[in-house]
Amino acid sequence: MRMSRYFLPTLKENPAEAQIASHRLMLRAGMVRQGAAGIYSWLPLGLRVLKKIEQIVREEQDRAGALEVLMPTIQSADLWSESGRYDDYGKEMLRITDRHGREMLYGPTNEELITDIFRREVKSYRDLPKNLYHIQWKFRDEIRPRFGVMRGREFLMKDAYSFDLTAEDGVKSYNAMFVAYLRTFARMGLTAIPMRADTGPIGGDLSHEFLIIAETGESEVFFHNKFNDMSDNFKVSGDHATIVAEWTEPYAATEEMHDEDSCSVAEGELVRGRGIEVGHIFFFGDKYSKPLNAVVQGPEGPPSAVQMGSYGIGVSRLVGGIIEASHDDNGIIWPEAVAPFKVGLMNLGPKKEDCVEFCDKLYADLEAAGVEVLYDDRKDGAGAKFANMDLIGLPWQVAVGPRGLKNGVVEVKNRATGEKRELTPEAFLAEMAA
Ligand code: 5CA
Repeated sequence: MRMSRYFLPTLKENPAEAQIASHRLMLRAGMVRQGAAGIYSWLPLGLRVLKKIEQIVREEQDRAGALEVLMPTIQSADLWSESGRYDDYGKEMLRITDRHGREMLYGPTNEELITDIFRREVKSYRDLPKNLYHIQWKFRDEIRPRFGVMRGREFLMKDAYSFDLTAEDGVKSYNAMFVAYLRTFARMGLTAIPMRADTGPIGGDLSHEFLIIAETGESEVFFHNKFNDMSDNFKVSGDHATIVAEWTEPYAATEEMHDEDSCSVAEGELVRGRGIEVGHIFFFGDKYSKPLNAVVQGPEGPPSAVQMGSYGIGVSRLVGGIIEASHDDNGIIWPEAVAPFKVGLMNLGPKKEDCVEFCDKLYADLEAAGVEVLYDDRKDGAGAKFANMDLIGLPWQVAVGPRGLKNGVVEVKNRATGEKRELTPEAFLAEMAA
């Protein structure tokens, strides 16, 4: 992509409304713009990151055997009355009346709707287990939307729902999602610590939140310092129950669950910090299947209500979360797996014909090799180009100037380490295409 044709409205100054780094940087890097409180438009650069995160989430859900569907954003209130949550949900639910006076709502989550789909089609234990997920916008009329996409009112969530015959099988489905979450976050370059959690309006008694540690996190967290090296010896293969046992053995709790008196971790080993909740999983048995009458015929005996769990990932929140975990004073530092482009190519001699020719060729070669590259072909000065590239945080920067051109080399910078090297364009191309 040529910057001269792109839509990248970067800002030099820090926007006054942004209190935390990720919000500031997302606005400054031209990734999002606010439409109304807690409601954002995603501009091209931001959307590329959102899509990359979404795709990693999708691949790990698929790998775990979940099946993708797409449910609507608008739901009928009837199902919520059936489950009993229509009144319970309170002001967080955005309620809408259609032209016929029917009560509708913008979905804050999808337990009811998915249970309705399931109960109409599945009647026998032979069709179990099933896990259905979608990646769809949600709306919660948060009392205090803040920190940009971290606590929005409209936000993108992956939510999966598992259906099993017995509670024992239900826990197996829960464990499979637990492991899928560890893999998902690790692929994004994040260490997310699973913590026993409160179940809130979703319900049930088995639940874990996945939190990434960041000073700006909204939750206070307490965890054993074993987690500091566990992420290095990250184990995600083998038996799910064993992996879950290993990851849940060391103490880890959010503020709501932490209890000074019952916490047996020695003072020197307990880490107090702040965390960002990027995922939350629940096993709630028949909480929805019973009132909604989602029953299946078992191998023997009468039909029984299916055992369910639900599994959420904050896809849009992750964009902010990753920036909180990975930035410096100059801007964002994207982990390669979620970077909007892998390479930022800068022409430092945009008024010199040979330099333009050279850069155009390198750009074409990179594209032909399948490397995602953003090419700053504009007439701006070198200082502005470097500052801009640091701000938007692409993993590899390559600068081509008249001096390098004379020696047949380009200057390559690794955004994360700051390391600079001079390479021939061929060597650079081979390295990027590898
Ligand atoms: N139905 C369940 C699981 S599918 C559910 O809704 N769980 S949740 O309420 O915990 O939300 C799942 C994830 O969505 C959270 O872990 C968080 O990462 C994200 N999320 C929740 N509220 C917001 C919000 N206001 N803005 C951005 N992300 C949010």
